[in-house]
Amino acid sequence: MSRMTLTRYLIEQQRENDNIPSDLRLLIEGVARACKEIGHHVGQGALGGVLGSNETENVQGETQKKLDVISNEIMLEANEWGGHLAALASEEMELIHPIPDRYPRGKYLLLFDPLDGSSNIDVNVSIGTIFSVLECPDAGPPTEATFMQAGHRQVAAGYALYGPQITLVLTFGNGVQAFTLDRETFSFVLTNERMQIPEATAEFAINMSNQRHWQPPVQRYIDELIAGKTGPRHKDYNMRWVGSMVTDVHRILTRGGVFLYPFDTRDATKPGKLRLMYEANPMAFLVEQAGGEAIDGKVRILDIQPSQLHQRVPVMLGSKEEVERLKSYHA
Ligand code: P6P
Repeated sequence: MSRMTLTRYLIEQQRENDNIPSDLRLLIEGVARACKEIGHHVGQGALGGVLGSNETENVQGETQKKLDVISNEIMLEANEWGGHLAALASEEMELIHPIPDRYPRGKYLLLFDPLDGSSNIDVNVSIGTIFSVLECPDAGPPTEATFMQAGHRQVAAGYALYGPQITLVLTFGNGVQAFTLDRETFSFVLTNERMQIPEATAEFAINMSNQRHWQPPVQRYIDELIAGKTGPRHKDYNMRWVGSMVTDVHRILTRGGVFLYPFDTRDATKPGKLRLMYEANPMAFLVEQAGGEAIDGKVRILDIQPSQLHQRVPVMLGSKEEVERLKSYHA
């Protein structure tokens, strides 16, 4: 097969499925360009003087890494002038970012975590950019309320993974496609036309250091995995925890598995660590499109009606058999 670049793929999908309006295609191409630039800075590391922290904090009260701020700026500068967006929202910005009056306003809303996995930046472990696209329902100036749409209303979602390869993974609701950056031509090339999550798995991802803070259903579920062949699951499980959601989810989309960042009792004001709008929702859309499931323990992530832009949610996603079992334990 001759090399299928991202642009050619999107144009041919538009012709065949009519599910990628040209405005949405141009938006996604702009996001892909921004991810290439972020990937360049991430790849520079210490040589680019971009490691380490700023003296600033984000709305989550987390110290911002220099690359967090740089990546956020790149996403804004690459997308605000295109004419496809009404507004943007980012983990790194407390308020929504309306499109400046000097640019034409479009019909989409772009939400993103510009650099997810920041604790891994300074130690050269894979990190990524996560993005989600919603439609802007009303013609008036967008407010935070405009963004309060359940995840099933996403029209596109994806992530870029800055690892040994730079990979872009996308869905428009018609399966999950993966593209790998050709570092010589600097274009994304289609490398997986339909990522699929096996229904069964023997691999789980969770931060075990929080075990004493989990609720009983998660305690029971993980205890049974660790019991392996001698326990009720009658098979041994392996564990992986990278600490970058993008990397853990990419592994699950590639070979299966189950990922949990559950509710824990450390801070009752935080029902989980991960954010609904620009981490859980885009990842849930991708996982479902690849044949997996994504819940907060009880309900489908994509059905949660948001109330705040930066709200957190417990996340359990991946191979269907495991997520179904987790749902039954929470029932
Ligand atoms: P912990 C990264 O900071 C992140 O938001 C996700 O990418 C990742 O899955 C999780 O937090 C890691 O959290 O508590 O294990 O450091």
